[in-house]
Amino acid sequence: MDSEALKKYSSLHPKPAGLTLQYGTAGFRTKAEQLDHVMFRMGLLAVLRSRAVASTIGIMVTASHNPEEDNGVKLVDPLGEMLHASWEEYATQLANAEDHELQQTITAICQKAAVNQHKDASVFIGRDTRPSSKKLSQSVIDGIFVLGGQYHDYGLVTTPQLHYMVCCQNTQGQYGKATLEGYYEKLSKAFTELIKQSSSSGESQKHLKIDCANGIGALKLSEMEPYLPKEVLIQLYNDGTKEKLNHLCGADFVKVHQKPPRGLDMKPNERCCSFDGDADRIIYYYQDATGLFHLIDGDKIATLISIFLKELLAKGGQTLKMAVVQTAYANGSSTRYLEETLKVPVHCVKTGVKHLHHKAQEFDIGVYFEANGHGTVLFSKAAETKIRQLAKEEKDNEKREAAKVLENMIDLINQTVGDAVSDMLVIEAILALKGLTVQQWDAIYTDLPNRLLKIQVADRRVIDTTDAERQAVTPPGLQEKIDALVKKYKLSRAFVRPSGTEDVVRIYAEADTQENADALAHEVSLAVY
Ligand code: 16G
Ligand code: ZN
Repeated sequence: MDSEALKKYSSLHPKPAGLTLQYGTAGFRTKAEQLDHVMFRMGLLAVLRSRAVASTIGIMVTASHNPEEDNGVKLVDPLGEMLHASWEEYATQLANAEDHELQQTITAICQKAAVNQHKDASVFIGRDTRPSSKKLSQSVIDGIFVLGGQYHDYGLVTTPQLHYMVCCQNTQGQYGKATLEGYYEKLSKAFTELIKQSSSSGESQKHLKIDCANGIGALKLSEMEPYLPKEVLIQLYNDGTKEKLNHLCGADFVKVHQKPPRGLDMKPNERCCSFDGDADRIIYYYQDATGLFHLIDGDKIATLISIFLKELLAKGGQTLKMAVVQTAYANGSSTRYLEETLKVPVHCVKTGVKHLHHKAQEFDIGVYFEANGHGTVLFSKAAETKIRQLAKEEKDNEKREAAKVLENMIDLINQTVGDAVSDMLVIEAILALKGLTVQQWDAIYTDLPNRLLKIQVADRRVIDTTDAERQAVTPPGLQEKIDALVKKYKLSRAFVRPSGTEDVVRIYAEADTQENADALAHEVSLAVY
């Protein structure tokens, strides 16, 4: 390591005095003006990580659904997964080291993680459309450069596109080509194959309105459109040319407020969806003839996909083990439908994509979705091999056809991380193949009324949870109080957890009526104070 160069470059990206930040659930995230030194240092860290695992590492500059003024950064591990937990700690140390401690912090990380400083390093960079992102990604590049790493800057990409590129690169093209073209071609080819087999539905069924949250999704969908077959007619709204990113629109806004985004003119019974700011989440919705808004969230997406996959497995006579992974936020009706009606095992894990992803890897087919619309499907290597083989060699026509559909699903799904573009195509293909309208999809089960609240407390860390965040272990007595409150209502459930992204405590409650869910959430919030 050239310590003079490090000194020189780090002085261009000084750490504001007294600022400490933490690598949280989704990397670092805060006001953009506080992040320059973090970007530089994550460039450094990406080089170290790349050397440690002898693979290409990804680094994405985005703050997802946060306001436009914010920004953030996260690292992507070799197969497109989130950065390994053991390195989150190093990321935090490096971000918080004082300028004069930088070199010794790097040395310490290299020792602890057995990093050979002489190895090659390769980093892929991507960024979202925030005004601050370009300059911040330049700071990332400074960090990579000073430690002698190679990099490829993909510029403006969705978060899942960057995850995809990293995976392609490290699997020597087995997962696909590490280019945007490669991504569009792979997905659109699989989609076209799938859609071919749908009986042509009415004109109105072909239309989908997409709220792009004034973010990167609009740009990338326009790039992809020429690759897509005519069977899906997408109309883009909130494309970022007029309004601010995520402002009164996007998947997070729609899910939290349970109302349509601004800037999308919705007619009764039209199928609509919203992406979030970096296009790794998707939420569907529609308005019925009476003007009532219907939200179709991640739980309903997981259910639709599970129904479809289960039918295909049955048709193909396959015994692959499928499971659904959810978090405590999953609506109770979805869990009940999956377990009792569909007879698919459901597992509940802690909030945060990495936890769901990790659990889903345990099955032949692991479907995971957070209620907020982040999710995907993972196929084990063995399952994938078997499906591809059957699609080629199976003698029985019906079984072979089922395997072919599954094979195309594998290619259409971005298995590295939840991907709004890929998920949207998966959903559109399933709706077309099953001949389902958005109303029919919505009616598969009825959500239990629920309420999400957030409250500010002196120190949110006094709340510690267990059982996938469904039980509070501290402060003493809190869980007993919650249990007593829950007992007062029918079909009720409630839990509290400290947020991993904001300085708040979140409260979730569901019950038989909206009034009761609201009352329960309120009462639980009083118990937390
Ligand atoms: C992050 C997570 C998301 C989770 C959310 C919860 C990733 C990539 N993103 O955005 O999965 O739902 O945090 O936020 O893991 P909270 O801890 O503030 O409730
Ligand atoms: Zn996002």
